[in-house]
Amino acid sequence: MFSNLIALPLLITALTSCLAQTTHTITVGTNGTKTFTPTDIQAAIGDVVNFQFVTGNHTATQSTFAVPCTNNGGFKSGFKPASANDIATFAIMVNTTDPIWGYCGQVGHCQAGMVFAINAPETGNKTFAAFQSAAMSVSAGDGSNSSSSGSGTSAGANGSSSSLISSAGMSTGTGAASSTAASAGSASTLLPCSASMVGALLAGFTWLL
Ligand SMILES: [Cu+2]
Repeated sequence: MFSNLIALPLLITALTSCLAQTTHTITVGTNGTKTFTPTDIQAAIGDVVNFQFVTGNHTATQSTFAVPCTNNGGFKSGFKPASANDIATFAIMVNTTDPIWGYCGQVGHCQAGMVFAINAPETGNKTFAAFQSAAMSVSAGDGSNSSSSGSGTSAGANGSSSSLISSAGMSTGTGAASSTAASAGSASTLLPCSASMVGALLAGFTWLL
């Protein structure tokens, strides 16, 4: 029974963090604009950020504050052509409290200010406004496109600040990845709140109690 004494707190911890998870939605291309809406969000570790591509052909690609319009090896959605009748999605899970910077890799969009930030400082030198300003000063064609055309399967491969959950199939407000996402094998950190995980946790409780 000793192992149960260890397992039970772990199960409680896992289930608690799972239930506390928040999904943040960032809409991409609202009304045909080159925008992320909202551009600047705060998210906790374990939260999901779900990009919803509603028009145009955009990407959500991770960069750095210093080099705003070039993929840093972190997540990239790949191009997501979308329309009102065919919304595309891409989700990441936040696994750091450090700022996460990103942009659209479509030609010229980053330079047009199509960038976003997660947990950007609200004051100081590295605010979202400063990031966007830096992006808009990047010369056109400076790595804005070639680095963002990947499939998105390399997310989180080298310790980047977020990990890919799913490039498709998530819808607004579900908060949990589908089993497809959890089994896709593309995530470096599997979503802890998948339906199957919850089921396993609950089964564990049942077994222990
Ligand atoms: Cu774009």
